[in-house]
Amino acid sequence: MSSPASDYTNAAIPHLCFLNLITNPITLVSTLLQLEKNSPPLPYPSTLRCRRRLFIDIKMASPSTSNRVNKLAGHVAKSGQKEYRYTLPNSILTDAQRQEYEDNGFIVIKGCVSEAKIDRWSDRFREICEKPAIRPVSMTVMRDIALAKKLTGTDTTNMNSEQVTTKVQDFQDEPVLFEYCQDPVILKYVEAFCGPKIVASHTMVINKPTDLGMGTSRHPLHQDLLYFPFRPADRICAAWTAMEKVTRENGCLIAVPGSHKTELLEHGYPDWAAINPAYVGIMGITSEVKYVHLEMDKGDTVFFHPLLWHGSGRNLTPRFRKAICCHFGSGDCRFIDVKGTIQQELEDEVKELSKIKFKRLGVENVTDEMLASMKMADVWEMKSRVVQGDQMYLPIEEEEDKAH
Ligand SMILES: O=C(O)CCC(=O)C(=O)O
Repeated sequence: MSSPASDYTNAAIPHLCFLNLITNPITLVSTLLQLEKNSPPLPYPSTLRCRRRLFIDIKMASPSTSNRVNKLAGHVAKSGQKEYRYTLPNSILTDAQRQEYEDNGFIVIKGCVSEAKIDRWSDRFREICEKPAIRPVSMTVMRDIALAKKLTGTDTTNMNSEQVTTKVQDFQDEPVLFEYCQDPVILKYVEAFCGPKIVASHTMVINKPTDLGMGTSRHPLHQDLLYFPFRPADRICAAWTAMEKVTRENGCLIAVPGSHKTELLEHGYPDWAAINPAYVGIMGITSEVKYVHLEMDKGDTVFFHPLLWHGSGRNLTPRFRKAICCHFGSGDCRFIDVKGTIQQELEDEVKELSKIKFKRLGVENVTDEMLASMKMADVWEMKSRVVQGDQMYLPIEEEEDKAH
């Protein structure tokens, strides 16, 4: 298979080769809801049950589960009203904005966060880089030492500096940065995609470095759902806020409008000459795709669906490019077991990383057996925090439960 589109600084040739609209679980949910609205209950022979797990999940579910699924599947309109799948009615989005998100899978809100708040979080980011002692143990700080040495021309680079740090991840236990995930305006928008019960699951400050000419500052087109062991996808959304002006020149986000309607696709490393470890992209894109550049001012925020194909281009400026980001999910989402799915490989990697993290945190007695039974959902449960309402994602549904 070939790799994702090669460079994001130039305009793309309009051609989507891989709009594979094979039915995904959410489409199944919607289809079933349509069927339930329009026809009497259907018989589901046991052979079909085996093959279409999600199908029977709903059919065999208790009335309370069915209600939940109805809510999660989106706003089912009364007759004569417009139907929406990806957005929910709340007071913040106009009909035109709802339609924009429905069609494109993202929406940019100008001036969503004040400059004063951004400056406060930028200052905190710098402090976190400079003072390891103030970092919560759960936080991950990613550095690029080779880059720092090249930029400063010295071997004695200060490891605790903003000039070395490319990402601060998992700031759920850091009160100042976490204000972003609790911000009332951000949450009001998130409510339009996730509903009133909101969980903050994945937090990052991205300090995109200058490209040294090899293209490693690029982030290939990918779908964030790859990382998430909870569903449904339509009730998950990202908020990504520019902490300074972001342009094509410093590697703004790129997105493929409408690509949120695809299923979760296979990811891998691109066949670029130089790659950035851990930055995987969608495989099987055989030619350039039609993407747009999301140039934004400081405080502008893009909200996007977890299946949206997105990434970012090279940073061709001598300065870092900063953004703060959180992925949110509905408290009505449910954890899933990714074993046997396209996400299993990632689960195995997460387990390996967890071994290192447990060691670093001084957690003793973690046996190989315990690690083997660990699921991706366990890691995400630890990282996730309820930020509105009072409900964490529901646990993985056990096979026995499904049979009744
Ligand atoms: O900020 C960027 O450059 C891209 C971030 C992104 O897409 C991600 O971390 O998933």
